[in-house]
Amino acid sequence: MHNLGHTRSCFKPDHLLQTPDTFIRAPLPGMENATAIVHAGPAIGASFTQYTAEIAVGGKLGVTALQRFIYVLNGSIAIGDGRALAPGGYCYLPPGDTRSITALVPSHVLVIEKEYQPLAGFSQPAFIGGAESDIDPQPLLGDSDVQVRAFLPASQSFDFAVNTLLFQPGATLPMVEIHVMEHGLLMLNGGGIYRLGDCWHPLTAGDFIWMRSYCPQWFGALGKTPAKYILYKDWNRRPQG
Ligand code: UGY
Ligand code: MN
Repeated sequence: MHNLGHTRSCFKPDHLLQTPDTFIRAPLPGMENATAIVHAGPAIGASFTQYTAEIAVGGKLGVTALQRFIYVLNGSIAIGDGRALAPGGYCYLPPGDTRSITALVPSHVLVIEKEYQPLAGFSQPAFIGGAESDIDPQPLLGDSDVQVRAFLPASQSFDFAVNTLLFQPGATLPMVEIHVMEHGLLMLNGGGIYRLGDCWHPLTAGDFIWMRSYCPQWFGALGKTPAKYILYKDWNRRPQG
């Protein structure tokens, strides 16, 4: 049935909720047999770009001068001549890395791209890759019902962080956060209620959120299965703007 123009998607000055019914696909330069759903980028005032790439068998992402983080949502991709990444596999590519990113089967991958901000005394990070299941979870501020897995090392060489947060049913962020870092968030499993600014949004797997700096934010997991999201934030650098 036609939805009569209704959607949960919502674009406010301090946040974007983008639900799959509103996704538009278009190729990005360098892509072969692939298309992108751009979730966040300079057009909304973000200092990073986040998109979901949908890649056909043998399709490629193409190279970029920007640093890049990749997380496999489904399918399987080969990074250069190296190992294949299965769902939950991830890698960090430094600026200008020329490794090819090729789908071995039809695949969806989350991509974050950001201009690298050097920091005096620290060298540019090198390529890393691995599997999320090999990362030890940490409780969020002592709450073992919210488990955080950090993909990137703690080194100040990195100017951003990407983490997954896994909430047991009924678990919540411990406080309403208001902070200088901006976020890109993709809901991976389950759902709940996300407070963003003065809006309380129902949220489910597949939804994307961008939060501007200082956007008030809180999440509570609902339902009988755990809720999980993957979260970008700028990190380890002096505030800019
Ligand atoms: O790390 C964070 O800022 C995180 N706790 N924020 C969030 O989940 N909205
Ligand atoms: Mn936060």
